[in-house]
Amino acid sequence: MKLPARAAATAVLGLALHAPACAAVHTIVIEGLRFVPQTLEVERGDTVVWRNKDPFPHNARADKGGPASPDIAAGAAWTFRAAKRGRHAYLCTLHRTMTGVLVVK
Ligand SMILES: [Cu+2]
Repeated sequence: MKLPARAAATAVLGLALHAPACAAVHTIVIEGLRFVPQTLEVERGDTVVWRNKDPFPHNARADKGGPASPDIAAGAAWTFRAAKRGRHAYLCTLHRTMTGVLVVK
C-alpha cells in the first residue's frame, strides 16, 4: 500500500513532534559536594545528565540498573538513559557522603 505523499509527511511530522515530549532530559547539578536535586523522579526512557560544576571530579554510581558513571571531570557532564524502573540510590565513590536518589517510574 502506498500512502499519499501528504499523509506520509504528516505521519513523519507527528512522530518528530511526539518524541521530545515522551523522553524528557533532566539535569542534576553537582556543586559544593552535593547532587542537586538530591532526589529526582523521571519517567522510564528519560535522559538524565549529571553536570559537574565543582573544580574536581565526581561520579554517580548505583547498584545494577541505576547510574554507573565514570569519574566526571571538573566542568564535564555525563549522560544516562533511565531504562530500569525503581528507586536507584547512588553515591559518589570519591566522596561517600555525597548521595542521591534517582526514581524511575
Ligand atoms: Cu564526589
